Amino acid sequence: MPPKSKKARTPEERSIDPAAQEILIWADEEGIESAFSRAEQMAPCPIGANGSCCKVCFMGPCRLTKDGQTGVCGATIETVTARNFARAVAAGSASHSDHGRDLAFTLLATAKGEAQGYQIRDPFKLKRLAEELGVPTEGRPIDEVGVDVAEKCISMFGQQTGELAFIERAPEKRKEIWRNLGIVPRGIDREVVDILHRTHMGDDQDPEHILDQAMRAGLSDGWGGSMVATAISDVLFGTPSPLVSKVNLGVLKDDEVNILVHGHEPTLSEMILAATSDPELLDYAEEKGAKGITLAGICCTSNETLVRQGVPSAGNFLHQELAIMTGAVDAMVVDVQCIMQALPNLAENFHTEVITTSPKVKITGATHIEFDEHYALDIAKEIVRKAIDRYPERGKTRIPDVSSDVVPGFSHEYINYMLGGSYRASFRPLNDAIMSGRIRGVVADVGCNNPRTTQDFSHDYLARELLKNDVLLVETGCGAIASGKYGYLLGEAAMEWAGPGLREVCEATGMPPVLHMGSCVDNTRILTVLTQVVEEGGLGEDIDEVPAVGIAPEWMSEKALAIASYAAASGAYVIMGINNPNDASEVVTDILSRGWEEKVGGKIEFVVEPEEMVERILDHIDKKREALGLPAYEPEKFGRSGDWRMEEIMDLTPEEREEALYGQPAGD
Ligand code: XCC
Ligand code: SF4
Repeated sequence: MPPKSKKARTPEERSIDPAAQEILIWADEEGIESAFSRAEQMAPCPIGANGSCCKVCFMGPCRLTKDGQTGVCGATIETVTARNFARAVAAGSASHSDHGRDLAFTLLATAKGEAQGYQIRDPFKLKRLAEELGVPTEGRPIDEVGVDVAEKCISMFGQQTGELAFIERAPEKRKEIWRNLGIVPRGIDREVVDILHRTHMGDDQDPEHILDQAMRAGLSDGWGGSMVATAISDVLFGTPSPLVSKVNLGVLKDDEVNILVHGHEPTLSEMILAATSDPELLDYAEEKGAKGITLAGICCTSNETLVRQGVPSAGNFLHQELAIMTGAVDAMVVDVQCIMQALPNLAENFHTEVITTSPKVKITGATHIEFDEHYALDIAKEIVRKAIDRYPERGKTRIPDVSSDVVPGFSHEYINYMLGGSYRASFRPLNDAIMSGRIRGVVADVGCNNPRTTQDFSHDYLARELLKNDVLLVETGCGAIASGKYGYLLGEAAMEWAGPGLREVCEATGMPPVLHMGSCVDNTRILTVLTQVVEEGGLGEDIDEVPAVGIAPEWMSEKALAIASYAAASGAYVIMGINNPNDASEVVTDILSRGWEEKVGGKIEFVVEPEEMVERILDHIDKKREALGLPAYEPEKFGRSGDWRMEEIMDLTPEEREEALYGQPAGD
């Protein structure tokens, strides 16, 4: 057994998830390491942690640790910190956007009939996209439209001048702010390259100016690459609407072949899903002694297949190693992003085959089966067959008996429909509920797990506190999976956790008080919701006027900083947990908060303690309510409908229902 670090934490300090605790106790006994134990052994580098390490040229690297110290070139701590932040935003934007690019090429191949197994599943969304992008649809076959839309999307990446097309989706006032500041993205790739250029040795050395470009690159992600990813994923795999599924390690099956898909893209995982119901492969599994084939996911590939097909999720980021440790995973199939290099080594203790599939991602020790959309189904079948071959090699399994029911799948299209019902589909009911104070405000809880803090603790704590305060939550990524584990993604959760006003709204619509909107690229759905809320009227003329906050309490990836940047540039107040990566520079920390708030109405702050996050969130929401002239939040006013039953509401005429629920008759 390896020597234990003095700082080894208890299972409860490592994770609040009972499934994780159970596996971690076993792993400690066996001397098997994980990100949890490695984080204890590896203290974060203090110079990197606060942004004061510069390694952009080889006169350095320079570590600026003393007051007033500069690098060999004379670079100040402000410049170094701003450059580090901007480079992280560039990497994050590049990753999201490149994912979008690959989907655009998949749509192109599909529309040309060259992508095996794929089809256009949401032709209506494709048509709406076509109209938006100026592609004629009248009398044209859907595939032809698909080719043109794909090409338009692909051209956004290499576009050099002008404005990205999806910028048009933003509120008028917002576009004016961006245009006046000169931060409207010209092309997706261009803004990322621009950051890499201007942060090279000897270029832009004005921290505020560097950070303006971070906003621009962030916007090219949020209103560009990620938006392309969401839109085309919906076109190819269907626009999500609520369905029932399960979350956590308990979704793995002792007597079936278990295949986990992990990473970010829906492209291959959708084909693997199709292959798992192939009768030939099911027979083959039976031959090998398995009762069937179970597919489950990790991270955002999981979110993609969960919100569209109801494929269960085995967990979020810090569950990737734990899943293998159950001994029940026959193959872990990964595509891109958030895949720990530890997986192949770890898998050697078990029978699990780790399979990399992206042309961009190879990991030493993993089997590489390169994905090619032209032969997608054949490749998916080959992978499933490999997993089945591993099944007889399984040793003892330890699947924690822990899983929760969830109802995910809230696209902005569905929210629009859900709140108004079919007779009045619009955001009016949501706006009215916020205006009346039934819903105090909206918080988007997104982002990762981070072993530097207790897994899921902050996600869970914030969800509970915010629901109690009648804050509606919208979630994506690993935060959404955390909410699933603790039961927040169910209609019943409103009865247990929500304050009186939010509970009324949830009861009336049957919606959960926490809405799972998809993967990390689907944060663009949240931008769309905010824009539609603005357009609906009554909550200001721009996103920064809406009583809303974005949080990523357990973030770890560069993509999280890209998301934070575009959300702030779009007008949102963003609070990040863990630690401030710009801590070495008060100036940079101030530019991102006070500076950006003056410029664009949104800002990024880093707050370590979840209690303080709650305070700042509620304070911000109440200030925004006041600025809009809305009534102050008074929970005592609501809750009379607390014992209404669904049937009684359904018996009312639409007008009576409207009156009862929203305090005003329909049609005004
Ligand atoms: Fe990765 Fe998207 Fe973070 Fe989860 S939340 S750890 S980025 S999978 Ni986006
Ligand atoms: Fe040092 Fe300047 Fe080179 Fe950075 S750019 S490593 S501060 S000399």
